[in-house]
Formats: sequence, structure tokens, C-alpha cells
Amino acid sequence: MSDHTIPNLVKGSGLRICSVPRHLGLGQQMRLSNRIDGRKTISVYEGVAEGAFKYSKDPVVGQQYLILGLHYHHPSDPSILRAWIWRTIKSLLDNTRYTRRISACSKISAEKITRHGSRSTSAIDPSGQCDSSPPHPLDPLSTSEIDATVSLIRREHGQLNFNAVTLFEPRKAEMMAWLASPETAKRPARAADVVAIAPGGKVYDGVVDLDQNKIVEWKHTPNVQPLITMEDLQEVEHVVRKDPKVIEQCGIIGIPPEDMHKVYCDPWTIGYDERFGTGVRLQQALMYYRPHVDDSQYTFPLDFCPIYNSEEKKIIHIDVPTVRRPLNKALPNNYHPEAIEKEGGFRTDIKPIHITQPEGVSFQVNGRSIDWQNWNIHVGFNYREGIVLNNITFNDKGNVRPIFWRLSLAEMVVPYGNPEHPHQRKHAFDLGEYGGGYMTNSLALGCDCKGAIHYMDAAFVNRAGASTIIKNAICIHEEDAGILFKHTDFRDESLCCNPWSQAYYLDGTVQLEIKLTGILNTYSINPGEDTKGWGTEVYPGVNAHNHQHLFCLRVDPNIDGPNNTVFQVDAVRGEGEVGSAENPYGNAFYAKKTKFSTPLEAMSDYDGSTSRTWEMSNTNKLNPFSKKPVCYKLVSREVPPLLPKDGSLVWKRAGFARHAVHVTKYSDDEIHPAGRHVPQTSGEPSHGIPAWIEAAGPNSSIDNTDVVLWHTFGLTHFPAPEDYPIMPAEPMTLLLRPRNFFDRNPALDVPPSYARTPSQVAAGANACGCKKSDGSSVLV
Ligand SMILES: [Cu+2]
Repeated sequence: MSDHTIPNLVKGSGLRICSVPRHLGLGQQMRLSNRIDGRKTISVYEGVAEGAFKYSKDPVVGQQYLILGLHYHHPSDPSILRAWIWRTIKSLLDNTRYTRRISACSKISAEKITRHGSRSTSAIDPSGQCDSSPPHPLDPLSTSEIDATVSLIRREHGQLNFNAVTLFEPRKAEMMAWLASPETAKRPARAADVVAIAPGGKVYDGVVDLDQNKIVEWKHTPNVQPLITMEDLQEVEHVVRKDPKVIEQCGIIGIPPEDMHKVYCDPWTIGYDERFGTGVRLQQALMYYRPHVDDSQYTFPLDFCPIYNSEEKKIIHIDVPTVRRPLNKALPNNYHPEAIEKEGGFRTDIKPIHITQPEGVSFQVNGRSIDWQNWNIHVGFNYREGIVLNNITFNDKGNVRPIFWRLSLAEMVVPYGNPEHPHQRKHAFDLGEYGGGYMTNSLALGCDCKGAIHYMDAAFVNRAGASTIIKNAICIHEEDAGILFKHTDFRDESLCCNPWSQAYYLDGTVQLEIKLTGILNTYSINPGEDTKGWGTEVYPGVNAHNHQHLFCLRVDPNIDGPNNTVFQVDAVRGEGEVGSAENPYGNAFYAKKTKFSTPLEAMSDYDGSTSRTWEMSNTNKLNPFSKKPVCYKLVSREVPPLLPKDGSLVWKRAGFARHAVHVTKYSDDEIHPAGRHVPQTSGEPSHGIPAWIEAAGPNSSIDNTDVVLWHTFGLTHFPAPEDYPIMPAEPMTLLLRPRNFFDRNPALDVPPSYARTPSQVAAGANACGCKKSDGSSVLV
């Protein structure tokens, strides 16, 4: 896995929607449910709380529960249902600690049941608010839907280990029809996309229709390995510590058997190793040592690499280097507070900055749809991509205009640059091999987010088939983005300045921001050993290898409709030399647009010398002033090429990274740029984008049709001591900007915080055009 990547922050025009991947530790939360009969269910959601509650009829009761919500589908007899709910609530009310909150919400539940009869759904979400609406078709699966999926599959296919149970997203055509006419079109079915592994390692892919309670697809998929989950990762260390050959190797480099409890490992997917192929599920264990449990292990990397078989749960091989590197003798290099205190303590001259929103926030959240300053965004989430933003629209003076159908960070790869075996294997696909959603950690107020925050949780399945929840996986808040627009007229000093918070993104821009931080992946180096340029000795005995972070952003544009065309735009000099008829003064330059008519033409790379950008345009609609097609422009300036060479393992496996931009015709099933199952792919053939383009035809038309733009961007990281023992956050960003989309600056109606017109300047130096909410002027 990549060591310090946080593909976390999606800025939606001043609204920040973010999640942070975590490393280890699955927060377990359970649910209990009661089945009325075959397809009719009552579920009771609960979150972990300090109190204890047990519902005697349900066998699945853990230790600590607070019931937070009630939900049911299609009850056969509402009176039975009502009786059951009230019995449950009564039991809850006995738990007096939570009486007030529960009774308030249960009252609403009862009203809904009465009003809507057998079709009612009434849920109380974990934030304590009562929500009576059915899930939006793009909402992630709830814990009860995950549990229903698992129980259905168990019933037909017996005991399986679950790798993923996630929303099978509605087909686009069906979803667009329903959005256009929710009263008359069929509501897209709730369905689950399932990956499971049978004992022995057989992989199954399936789809469950949750409305019909039916498995609609179930197939054995040979020669693939689904992603490695947290549970897969966690089990390796225990096995490594007890393996006699690992103990032997530790002894050789200076770790006695009695110190094996101080040995740790970061299990990674193996990538691909031709010696072992794809058939056996493998991980490679990057080995470390901690002198003390609080020390950072990355100062003490071990020089050998065991290979772990996940099915047999044993070490099957150890890669041992020809040059041995004994255990590092350097002092620990730590970043935790106790260590800093010992080294002289923290600086004391920092004054607090408080962010307050005394009147609350300017956005509204309805289920998972956010309304903010003309924007409407649905926030999805899945185990693989993490945050998925759906159906992004902008209300342009009463006209709701579609802009993007779906935005997600769909894949990334982190190739390392040391050619010495087995380091060529290090090129983690953080999303395809581990899951961006699975790696999410709970966000904390004041730590990850500041101000007035709206949180959303994330529900997953664990290997045993139980639903789990990561609390506060997503946070939504507003930020001060500085100046929106400002102009000073030198003649009369009239000015308008607007440093109001969300301002910048009020102009229709969407920004993706990624902050890279965390801990470098490290390897051992002997005193005086040459890194040969493949890494940097960031601390005595610690070699941090060169690497790249290459992300793949999936942009499904919907610029005033799904039929869009992508253009490459280069800033170039006008034709003709100085003195020529067409360019007599030699000063001409213009935006050279190149239309991408086919996927082959669209395979394009970044060119900083021409300030290259790409435009997603609707050529059927022209701006009335510029007469140019309405579009959104991709402005991305950190776009290194994939440095592993053509034909290398990474080039073959990460086909999406061969170019900065690929464009494909939309297909419902083309979501994952490196393929559905990424671990242990050989790249022969290359999965994902190269395969799709080959299948569709490299010369097929992508002109004025429903297209998807795939953008690979990122940075090349040559580590330095400043990145150690923990790397300061390195931000990187890209923009999706409206061009010829609006008739004028769309943020002119944002009230200025300060403004003077020439006539006000003439009337008096202190006059100001700012209006207070009561209509009076503000003097400054
Ligand atoms: Cu890095």
C-alpha cells in the first residue's frame, strides 16, 4: 500500500467533502435484525454506545448497543409490525439513559407507520435525527441491506468469506429516466454488488436484487484475486512472528528469538510475482522492528521479505538479499508528543485561531444530497473509491443545469523506483488492491475538520459477513476560500472586495485537493552504502526509495446533458514569423483546440510548455456571447509521466497511467481503471482502460456522445530528511472550471463585504455600498 497518501479532500465549491484513509483497526459495530417472514424484514439499527441493550429474540447481540432507528419493508401485517416495534421501544425505554432521544424519535416512527400503513419506512439515523424517506437509489447500502444480502447468499451458497458487499449502482439510463420523472418512471431497484471467497480460494462475483430479495447473478470468476482487506492485512503479523524461517532470518540480522514480539510487518499485496502467478492469494510482508512499543518502526526496517499465503495462512517463501543489512543501531526517531517533549518540548508561541459560524451553515443536507449556493450534489461512498459525487447540478437563475454525472477518484498506483529485486514488486494500487473506502478512518472535529461539520458514516461488510460501520467517514463543511473577486479603479478608488468564506467556489469551480502525508515506506541501508540514486538516506540506516503517486480521476461529464465532446487545448503562438502577413508583429497567440474524435486520439499527455488543458464540451449548445460550446475545463498542472518504462510490470498492470487523459464512451460497468480485481494481475493482458478501448475499438467515435474522461495525475517523490519521521502534508490540486458555461461571472449576486462605486466615492470618502440585512448601508 502506498505509505502516506490521503486521497481525501474533494472540494465542492467551498463545500468540502472529505474522508481520510486509515491504516489499521476496524471499528466494529453490529446490528440486530428480526425477520418477520421470507422477504419481509424489520431491522433495528444501533450504534456503539456506552449503555447496554439486549433484545432477547435476536441471537446477534454483542456487548454495547443503543438502538437508534427502526426500518421495515413490505410488512405482511402492519398490526404485528407495530406491536413488535412498540415492544422493542418499550425495552429500550427501560434503558433510561437514552429514553428522551429514543422516545422523541419513536413517536415520529409511529406516526409514519399510521399514516403510510404497510409501505412506510421510518428510520432514525445515527446522528439522532429522524428521517422518513426511503434511500435515494444512489445511497450506499445500509447495514440492514448488507445483512439482507449476506443472509440471502448464505442461504443459497453456504459459508463464504465476504470481500465486498456494496451498492450495485443503478444503470445510468434507468437512473436518468427516474430523475427526470420520479412520479412516473420506475424507481431503480436497490441492488448489491458482491465479492466473496469460498473456502479453498474460489472467487465469486454476484448481484443481489434487494427489492426482490433475489440473487440475480452469481458466478465463479477464475484466475483473479479480490482486494486485500484490513482483516487480511492484520492476520499476517501474527503468523510472521511465529514462523521458524522468519525467526531464523531475524537472528541472522541481530534480533534474538525472545524479541520476536518486537517484530512488525506492513503486509502489502504482492503486486505480481511471476514465480507465484495469480492462483494463490498472496501478500508480501515488509518487515520492521520496534525497540519499544511506542517507537516508530520505520527507523528499523529489516532486509528480508516473507511471502504469505492468505488461504493457508502461512509463509511460503522469504526473499533474502545477497547483501545482508544488520538491524539498525541508530536511536529511535519519533514524532509522538512524549518524544518531542524529551527533545525540548513544543513551541509555545502559537495563538489559537477559532472558526465560528454563529448563524450555522449555508448548506442543507437532505439524506445524502447537499444543497449549497446553487449547487446540488449527491454524496455516495463505497469500499473501493471512497467518496463518489453523483448528479452534480448548478441552479443557474432557476434553470437547474447538469454538470457532472459522477466524480470519483477511481484508482491510484504508487510505483517505486529501486530496480533491485524484490523492490520492483512495490507498486501498490491503493484503491484496487486495498480499497479507498476500506482504508477510511473516522474524522474528528478539530483534528481533520474545523467549524460546523456534517458527518456521514460508511457501512461495509466484514469477512464473516457482518455489517460494520465507520463513524464520521465523510465530513462536509464550509471554508473561507479567500477573495472571490476584487477590483480597484485607480481613478476614484472605488472597489469591491469579498473575502467571504465560500466565495471562491461560488464561481462554479470544482476543486479536487489531495494532501500527501504520513510515513515513508523505508528499507534498510548499511553504513556507507550507496543508494545509487534510487533512494535517500533520510536518517542513519533508513533508505526511503523514490516513488510516484499517480491518481486516476474518473470524470463522467454531463455538461448540459450527457452528449459531450472532449477537446485538448494548447496555448500556441500564431503562425507566421515576424514580418509575415498573418503575424506581422510576431505577437499573436491563441488557444489551439484539438477535438478528440476517437479513444486513440484522446490518449494524450500533459504539456506544460503549452499550458495544456482539456475541455469537456457540449457542442450542441453555444454560449450566446463567445459563440463557443458550453464546457468545463480540466486544469491540472501536476501531471508527471509514468516513469516505469513501456513494457515494465507497472506499465502493463496500470494501463490507465500510460497517459494523462483517456476518453472512453460511457459504459455502466466501466468504473475501475485497472479492472475489477487488481491484486496479482500480470498486466497480460492489461485490464481496465486499455482493454475497454480495445474492445470498443480504438477508432470508434467519442464525438458528441456520452463519454467518460479518465485523468491520471500526481507527483514524483524523491524523499528527503524533512519527510521523516513523518511527512508534512504536501498539497496538490486540480480544477474543473466552467468555460463559456455561464453568461457572466455567476457569483455577482454574492453580497460583497465591502464596496464603493465612483458616485459613492464622490459623495463622501466613507460611503459604502454594502447593505446590511435590514437594507441599511454600512459605513466603514
Ligand atoms: Cu510519497
